[in-house]
Amino acid sequence: MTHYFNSLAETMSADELKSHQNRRFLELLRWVLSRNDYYRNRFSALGLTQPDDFGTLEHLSELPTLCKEDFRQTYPLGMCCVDKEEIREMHMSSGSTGSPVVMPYHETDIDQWAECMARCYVMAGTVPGNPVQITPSFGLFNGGFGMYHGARKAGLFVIPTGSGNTERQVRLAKDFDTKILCGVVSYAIRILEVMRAMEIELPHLKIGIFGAESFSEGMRKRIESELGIESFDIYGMTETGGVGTLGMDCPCHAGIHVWEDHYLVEVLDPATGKPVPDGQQGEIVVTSLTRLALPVIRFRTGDLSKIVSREKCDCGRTHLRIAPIVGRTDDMLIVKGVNFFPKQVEHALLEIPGVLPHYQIVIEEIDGVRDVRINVEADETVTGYMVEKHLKERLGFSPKGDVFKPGELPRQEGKAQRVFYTTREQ
Ligand code: DLL
Repeated sequence: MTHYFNSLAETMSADELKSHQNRRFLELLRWVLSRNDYYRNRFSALGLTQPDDFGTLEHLSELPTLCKEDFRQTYPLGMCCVDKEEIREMHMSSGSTGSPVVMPYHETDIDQWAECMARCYVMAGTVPGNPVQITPSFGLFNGGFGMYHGARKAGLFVIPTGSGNTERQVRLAKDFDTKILCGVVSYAIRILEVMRAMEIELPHLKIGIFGAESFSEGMRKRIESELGIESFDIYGMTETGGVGTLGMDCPCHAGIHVWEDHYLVEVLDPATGKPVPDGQQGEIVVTSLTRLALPVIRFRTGDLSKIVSREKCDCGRTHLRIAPIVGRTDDMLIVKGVNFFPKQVEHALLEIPGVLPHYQIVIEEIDGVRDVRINVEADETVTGYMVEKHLKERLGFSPKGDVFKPGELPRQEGKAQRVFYTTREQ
C-alpha cells in the first residue's frame, strides 16, 4: 500500500500540474521583478519588463539562465527578494572554489523545504514515531537542518547526531532502535565499517536516505546488502533550498521523482544551452516556483542526468522522474583521450570480489602527460594487476592499480573527495 505525505499534490493529473505550474510561474516572475534589482536588470536588458507578457511556460526557454557565478557576484544577499528582517534561516555552500553560495529562507521557505523533505520520508516508508538518525552536520551545510525540518513535519522521532563520532553514532542507533539512517552516501560506508569493528548489529535499521554525491549502482547494492536496508537516492542543493527539495526515488526505484509542483526541471545540452530530448543526458536546470526569499529561475546546476519518464509511476505519483545523477559537468575526467566520471570507476571497482568501497582516483601529470592511478582497499585476494585488468575491460583505458589493506586509506566526514591531482617531472 502506497503512502503519501500529500497525496493531492503528489498524484495530481498532468493537466492540473501544468496549470498549477503556469500559475506559479507567472506569480514567480511578478514577485522577482517587483522585489529584486538583480533580476529586474537582467530581465530588462532583454526587454522583459512586463511579466504578464512572457510569464507562461512556453516562454521559459527565452529567459536567461543563472549559474553559481551569479550567486558569487551577488554575495551576500544581492539576489534576495525579501527584507532582511523577514529572513529566518540561512545555509551556505562553499563549493570547490571556496566562493560562497548563500541561501536565505523566509518562514514559508522553511515550510516548503519541510514539506518536500516530509514527502521524501513518507515515500521511503516512514510512519510517525519512527526513529530517524540524521548524520549530516547541523550548520551551514543544508543536510542536517533540511532532514530535521522534514522529519518534524513527518512526525518522526529525531536523533540529531550530526556528523562525526561514528562509534557514538553506532551505539545510539543500537540503543534507540534507529529505523531510518540519513546522510551523505560515503558516511553510510563509514558507519558500516565501524559497526563491524564494534561487532554491533542494527536489526531495526530498515531505510537509508542518502545523497549529496553520486553513487554507483554497485555502491548502492553493497550498502543495501551489508546494512540490510532499502536505500533511497535523495537530491537537492543549496541553490534550490536544500536536501530533498528536488525529490527522491520511490520504492519502485525507477528514477528520482522531482517535486514538480515546486520545481520546473529542464535538461539542456551543457555546451549549447539548448534543450535535449527526454531520455538524452544533459545538464539539469531548475526553476523554483514557490520560494520567496531567493527563488532561482533557470539555475544551471552543473549536474548531469536525463528525464527517464513523464508517465505516472507504479507508485501512483505523477511527477516526472530523472535518472540518478551521473556526475557534474566539472567532474568529468579526460585522460589519454578517454572521458569518464568517478562514478564509473567506482562501479567497475566494486565488481571485483574482495574490493572494499574505499578508493582514490589520482590523476598524475608526469612531464605534462596525464595518467591515472587507482588506490583501492581490498582483501588479500586482490592484486594490483587484477584491478588494472578489470578497469581496462570496463573503462577502455589502463590506469595503474595500487591495492591497500583495509583501513589504510584516509577516511573523511561529509562528502568524500575521490579525485586527487599530482604533478611531477622525471
Ligand atoms: O549536497 C544537499 C544534500 C544533502 C543532498 C544531503 C542529499 C543529502 P550542496 O552541498 O549544495 O547540497 O551540494 C549540491 O551535490 O548539485 C549535486 O552535484 C550533489 N548532489 C546532491 N544530491 C545528490 C545525489 C547538498 N542524490 C550538489 N546524487 C548537487 C548525486 C548529488 N549528487
